[in-house]
Amino acid sequence: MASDSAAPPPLLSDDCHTGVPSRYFDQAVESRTRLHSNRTLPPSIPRQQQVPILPPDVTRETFTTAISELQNLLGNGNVEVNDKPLVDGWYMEHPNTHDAFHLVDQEDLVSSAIVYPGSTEEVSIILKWANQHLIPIYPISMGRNLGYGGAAPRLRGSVVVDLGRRMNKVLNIDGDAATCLVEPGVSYFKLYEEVQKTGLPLWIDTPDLSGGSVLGNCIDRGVIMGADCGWGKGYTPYGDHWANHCGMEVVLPNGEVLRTGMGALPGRDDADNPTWQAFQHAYGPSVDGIFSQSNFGIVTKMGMWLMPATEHQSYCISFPKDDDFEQIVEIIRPLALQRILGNIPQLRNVIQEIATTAKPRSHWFKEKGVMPRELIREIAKTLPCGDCAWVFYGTVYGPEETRNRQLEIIKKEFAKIPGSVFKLPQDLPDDHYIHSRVKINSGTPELKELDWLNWLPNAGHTFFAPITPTKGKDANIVYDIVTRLHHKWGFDCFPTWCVAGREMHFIANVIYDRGDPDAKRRVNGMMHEMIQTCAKEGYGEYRTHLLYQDVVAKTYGYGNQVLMRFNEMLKDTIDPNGILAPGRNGIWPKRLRGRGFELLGGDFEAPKAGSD
Ligand code: EUG
Repeated sequence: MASDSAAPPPLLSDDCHTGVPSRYFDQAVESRTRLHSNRTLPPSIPRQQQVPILPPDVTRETFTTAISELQNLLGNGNVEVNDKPLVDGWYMEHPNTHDAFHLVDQEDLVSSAIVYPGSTEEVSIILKWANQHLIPIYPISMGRNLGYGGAAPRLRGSVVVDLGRRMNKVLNIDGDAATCLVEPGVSYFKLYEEVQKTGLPLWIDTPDLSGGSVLGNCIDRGVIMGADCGWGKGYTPYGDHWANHCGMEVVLPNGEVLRTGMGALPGRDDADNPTWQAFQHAYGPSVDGIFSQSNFGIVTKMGMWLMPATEHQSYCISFPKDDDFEQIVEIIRPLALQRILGNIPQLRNVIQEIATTAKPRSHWFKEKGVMPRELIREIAKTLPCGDCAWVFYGTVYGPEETRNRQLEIIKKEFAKIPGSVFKLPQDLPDDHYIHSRVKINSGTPELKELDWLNWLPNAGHTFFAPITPTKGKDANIVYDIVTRLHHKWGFDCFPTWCVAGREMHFIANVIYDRGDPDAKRRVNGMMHEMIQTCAKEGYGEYRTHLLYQDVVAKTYGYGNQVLMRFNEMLKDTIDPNGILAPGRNGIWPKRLRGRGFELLGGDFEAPKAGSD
């Protein structure tokens, strides 16, 4: 799938589920050209280790026999052995063989093979096959969980189940109820195009990038299963994707197919239940949650609510001083709780204004160390934002009178901060980042957020993503830890706060050069230190890269790790052979627990090899 050719990026209309819609083609070409102009690494390097990498406890002989059996079951073309050179590609032409944004050796987080089921029944067949041969499998929807592990399995040598290649239909759009039902391979781009085709006045809700799986993002909250995403949440009033999902179809590790919510009650003549996508809570325990960020089942269908289209007005407000931060957060909280801030707004550090110009860091600064605050100030003076410290991007929704009243209140509140400047999109040049915010905040796909990947050559990124209360003091504690540790480990710090209401997702976007082993080592050291230091203060991550899932899980250790022990109890009951995504989100099956596969940090350990 990953390509490094000069051939044009694939189009959605060419029956490529990972492709771009033709209306985004030029943007995709420009983005790729810019990214590749910063590259010094070759497209791929020969593999060093014996291929394919095997999962633990599986001999080469058993593996070979099992794979040919799987080929017989699903067809030769639907099973690929991962034995070719690894190509990182780029966002729109990403690999399903490994983590494109590798933080350890490129060959460390890799699968042994990839299988492409064409239906829920074939997913059941794969699960039964895996149980029979004790081969770990790892489902992905599309594999675009970039920054969090991409398409890579947590346990190296697992067989990746790439659901999206053949299961990528929008199964239903109900214009009256404003709902849809999607398969794992439906990207935000595709859902958008399908909604446009209906001509209905409905919005989708996309994350900052729109190539990710709608289903995968939702179950990663922004998982499992089929873990992937654009990034994070969305940004319209329906931005909390998990809160706006309704009904799932899940294949359990034993191959049985379960439907959640109203979907458990068959409709007339065995049709889908008519309220499957209308009511979330149905009857009995609410089990949807155990299939998100877990490894208890493979989600093959998911219902999502669509938002009735509405009028909207985006704006941004800049604030002059670094120290305005606490007060900004204190002003945000009541506005968010009263829902006067109509969406999930972002508060971004001024350095992001520089990064989203798409110019490389070297354009401004040739030295190695962290970009000095004084230089950031000098650059900002030359940009539309001017000399400022923070920029808040929001959108209000509804008829003009409502929007104007909301904007009045918002302006009046933030004006309490001396020197703050309120701007509308028309006050800013055409190439300014705000125009991409306008689109994202009104349910229109985008690729603009890729621009900060030009910061460094061969740039990869991961996210440090702790949750804080929407309170100035708490937010400041986390911000101080994160900026201090970025300085210590030698990385520019890119802080963004996504405000949900009572809490904020703090996203520190860690950008590093994949061609620099020392930089990768330092990212790992910094990530571990940030996780531990924040946890001591009571702040935890909402999601993390595969490499840090064990340590983050451990920080949620109240009551002598009772939450993990409970998850393990579920895991051992639901998946007694431990074949489904072992280790995902720190949940290991009995068969593999305590055998050294956990990555517990300290001195950074690379993932352990399978047997041979
Ligand atoms: C972003 C947001 C996320 C995330 C990763 C990235 C935004 C980047 C809210 O969650 O997990 C601009």
